[in-house]
Amino acid sequence: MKATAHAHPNIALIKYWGKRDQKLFLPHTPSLSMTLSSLTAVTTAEFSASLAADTVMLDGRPVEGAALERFSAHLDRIRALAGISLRARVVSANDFPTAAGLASSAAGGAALTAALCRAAGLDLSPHEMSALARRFSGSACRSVEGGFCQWNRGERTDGSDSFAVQVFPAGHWPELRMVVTVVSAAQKEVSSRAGMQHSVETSPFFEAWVRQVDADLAEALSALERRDLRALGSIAETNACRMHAVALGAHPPVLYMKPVTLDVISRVHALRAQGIEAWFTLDAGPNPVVLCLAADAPRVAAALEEIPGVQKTVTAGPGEGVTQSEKHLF
Ligand code: 2P0
Repeated sequence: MKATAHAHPNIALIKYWGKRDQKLFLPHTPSLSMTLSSLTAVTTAEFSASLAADTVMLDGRPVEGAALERFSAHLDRIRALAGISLRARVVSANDFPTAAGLASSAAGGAALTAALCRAAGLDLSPHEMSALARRFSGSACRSVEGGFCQWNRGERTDGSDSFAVQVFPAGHWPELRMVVTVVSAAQKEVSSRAGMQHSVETSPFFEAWVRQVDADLAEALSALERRDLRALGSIAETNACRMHAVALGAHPPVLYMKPVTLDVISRVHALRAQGIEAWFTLDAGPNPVVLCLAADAPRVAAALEEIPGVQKTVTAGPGEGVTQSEKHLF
């Protein structure tokens, strides 16, 4: 009853910001993302009669307290589905910084869910697995499949219709690149979870956000279908700024940007003025992600790495969803 799964982060082109159900992790709006081809979370999970309690190791450190309870709650969901009561050992490792706006919980949540399901002998469809991964972390539902995925808001109160579906496979646009620009690998002060809930509760702009997202999504899907980078980049940049405007409108405000974040954004604008199609998006953290084509990616990455305060860049194309591996971490 041991299994290992690999998953990659996804970066939203149309953001998820705000839950309508905090227990089931049901969003107020749909979202759209690209699953990356690099930056990998690996999770090995084993259910065993020899274990007295669930144990979780994340990047070499034991997970304890509230964080462990969150894992155990997810384990309970899988135990209930599989009809087992065995405790589990989970070991997970990321090859990129955790909780710094790089969607680590998405890759980790997808890898965790896939490894646990296999270890428990559950054979779920990708959509069922996506809905289950959503319960660990909303954005994890978008890393189950590769390419470009749309997380449907859903209408049902039980959440059974709120999962991500692949709208285009990775091969639809193999030349598209995201240049992940790391300006800080530190844990952020306000988690996405807390920031979005605070926005729902106190930002007067939240209602406008909910009214706007369907139109942003339609524009992004059309641009994606036509492989029109200018159109896609333009709506992705606008949608990210709208999300940050909602957070800045909260009371007290939630500010995820650092001065160097704005330096990167200015450089992206300067690159465009030079004729290079480069567009940014920004998650709930200080690290911008820049959309461009493969042919321009080395120039874009070099220009961003020149900026004081930029630690490194990682360039990724559209990647695959979760995969199983026989190479276990223990
Ligand atoms: C996104 N983010 O669409 C948005 C944009 C951050 C900014 O999904 O509470 O870690 O676990 O559902 O999934 C990050 O939120 O939050 C996120 P929970 P999650 O990528």
